[in-house]
Amino acid sequence: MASEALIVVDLQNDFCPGGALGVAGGDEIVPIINRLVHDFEHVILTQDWHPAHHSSFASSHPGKNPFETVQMAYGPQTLWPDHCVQGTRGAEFHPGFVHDKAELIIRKGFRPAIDSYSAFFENDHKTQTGLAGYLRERGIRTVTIAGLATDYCVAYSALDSVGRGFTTNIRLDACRGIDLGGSVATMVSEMKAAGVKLLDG
Ligand code: VGL
Ligand code: ZN
Repeated sequence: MASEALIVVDLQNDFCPGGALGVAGGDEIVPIINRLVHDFEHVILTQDWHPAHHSSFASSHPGKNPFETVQMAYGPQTLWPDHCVQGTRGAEFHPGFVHDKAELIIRKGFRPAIDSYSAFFENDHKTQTGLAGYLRERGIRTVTIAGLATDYCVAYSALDSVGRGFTTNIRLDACRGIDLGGSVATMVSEMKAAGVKLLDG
């Protein structure tokens, strides 16, 4: 599997139950992901990594509440509770996640004025993270994606991955979703339509 990589998306305290943007069952995937990390030769992580007062935080928009949508220069943006602030415990990986062998950590969402769900592009769909080039230079053509949250960072990463020409699998058993207004079902069907291979174990 030298030409394959596992990408573990945002397995951080703030996305686990008790965290600032806790995803139901988010911690249940930790042992499943630990097994995947063991099985793959190449492992890449993403880490949501916002400066304080990030523009994706509802607290930066007077009168707005978390989970409302605003128009940004680059299009609609869902507002979130303050989460994954650089250097805080909430931004650290889940303590049970065994990730020492990870070869690369892509941090995202660090530009104050733009959010970044995908491991490949920021939410303007133009600014690249460098991951596509990294994978190409290393001869990696197939990726398997798992982590949090199914309907945001995992789905956007998977859609951009197929869009950039990588053979893309997602392990749904190793993902959990935020599920705003049916967003898990919507994004799962979008991924399927785009040619992402949905695996369940
Ligand atoms: C995520 C919302 C905001 C995610 C990150 O990891 O899916 N969702 N920031
Ligand atoms: Zn975020």
